[in-house]
Amino acid sequence: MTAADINIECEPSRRPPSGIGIVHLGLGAFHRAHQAVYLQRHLDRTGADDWGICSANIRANRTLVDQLRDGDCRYHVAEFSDSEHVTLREVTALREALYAGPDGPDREALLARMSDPAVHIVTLTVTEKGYFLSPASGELLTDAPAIAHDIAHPESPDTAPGMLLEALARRRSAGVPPFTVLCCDNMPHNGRRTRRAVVSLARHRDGELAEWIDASVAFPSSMVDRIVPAMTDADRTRLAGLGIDDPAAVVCETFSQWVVEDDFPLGRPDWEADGVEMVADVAPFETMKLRLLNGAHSLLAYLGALAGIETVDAAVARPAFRGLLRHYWQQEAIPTLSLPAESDVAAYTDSLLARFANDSLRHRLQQIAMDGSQKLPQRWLAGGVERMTAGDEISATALGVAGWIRYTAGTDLNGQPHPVDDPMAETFATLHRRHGDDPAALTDAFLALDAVFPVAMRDDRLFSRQILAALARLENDGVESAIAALTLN
Ligand code: NAI
Ligand code: CS2
Repeated sequence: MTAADINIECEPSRRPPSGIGIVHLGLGAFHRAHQAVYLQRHLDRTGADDWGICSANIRANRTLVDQLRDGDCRYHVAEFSDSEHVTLREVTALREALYAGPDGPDREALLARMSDPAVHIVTLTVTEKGYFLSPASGELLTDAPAIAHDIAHPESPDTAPGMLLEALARRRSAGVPPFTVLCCDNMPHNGRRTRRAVVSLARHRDGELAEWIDASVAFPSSMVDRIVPAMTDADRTRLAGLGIDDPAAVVCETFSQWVVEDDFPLGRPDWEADGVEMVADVAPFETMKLRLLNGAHSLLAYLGALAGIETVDAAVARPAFRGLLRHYWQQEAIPTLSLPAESDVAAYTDSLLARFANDSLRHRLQQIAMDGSQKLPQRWLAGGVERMTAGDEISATALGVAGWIRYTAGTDLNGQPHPVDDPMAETFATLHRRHGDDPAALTDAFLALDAVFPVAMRDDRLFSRQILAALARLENDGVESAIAALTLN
């Protein structure tokens, strides 16, 4: 890569005073490469200082908070269009970084910041599991230890719903209007789900408070899209070679999209001028993205990992995997979408394959495979039930489920171990111990997980037979033969 291929969009000198109008929960890679970049665009365009961000972690990632504090909350984003072209951007939109975990010093500082009348918006990227909602039913998991803690100690919460609830309670007591809650996690109707988590938790505290929140607080939904892999040492070495020695830097693709329901009673940045699409209803955008992009990602994650493949680009370099994605899109996912007539879904899926093929991202399948119990309901299963109910077979989804079940055993098809990073990992391990030598019983036991699978899927004998047959093909013939058998049907 020559200097000519590197586009520097840093403005290290200009930094307006520290106006904080937004608090973010979940200071991770995606927040730094997505929401904060849009706020940086706003800052660069307007110089306005009232939409600076206080970003916080309430569990894990304390080191990152310290690193950002040491660097005046500045960091770099390296946007790779391919392995030869990168745009380096310095982000100064973060004004404060806090660690408010149970073992951290900043819980009260975070709650005070969230209660500040100048804060008008709270955004979140705490992962799908951070809301403590059943993936299948959407009910609050009140038996989760962290939620039980927040019910018992509402003034010193550990969870994202608990933080939102305590801050809203303080604002209500002080006569301060509530902030808008904008979820930026990969969930369908993510605003409604966040509302449900907070109001359900509030009902365990004070019924009137719960009603006030339900009536007074805006929880718009948003669809977010930018591929932001977890940073690796190889990434840091690569950035150092470009002159970026920044422990808080992130790497991502150039593509970025943010579609937001326009419901901000206390106001918002004029995001339209910064490339954000403000809409009345985000549902069509999010369903398409969750089922086409994320559904494909999860197929690659489990089946690619079983085949010993490490990254997304390496998987789509194989014709069998590209054929699987096209089969899944055309036969099973696209028919479930209600798209405007002018939509060019073929161009969209072509663009997904091009994005997945970006070998400069080195997007690890293991990262995508994480938290499958929280992801698969919206990525495969909701659409799958629709197709099943319509009498259509979903053999690609069945192959994906078989791949996921096999993946949760903790080894690939060559016996190489991998971590099973999922809130339900212990449950999966128990099912494999109990039924590992009986694939039919194992399949039924997984389908009986009502936190993950809809009842219609559990009871559908064709679907369970398809999963069983796919499991056998995976073990006996390998992944690419199992895919070939699928597309030959
Ligand atoms: P990350 O691992 O870098 O950051 C996740 C953050 O969530 C961490 O700061 C962690 O402290 C926090 N967290 C994890 N579990 C939590 C819990 N139970 N309660 C509270 N906080 C918790 O991951 P990254 O890449 O930032 O992704 C985060 C979320 O952003 C994803 O789960 C997804 O919903 C969304 N997203 C990610 C994209 C990506 O390509 N990385 C793209 C689109 C959406
Ligand atoms: C990925 C997503 O890790 C995963 O589950 O499928 O983070 C994906 O990179 C983003 O949704 C892309 O916008």
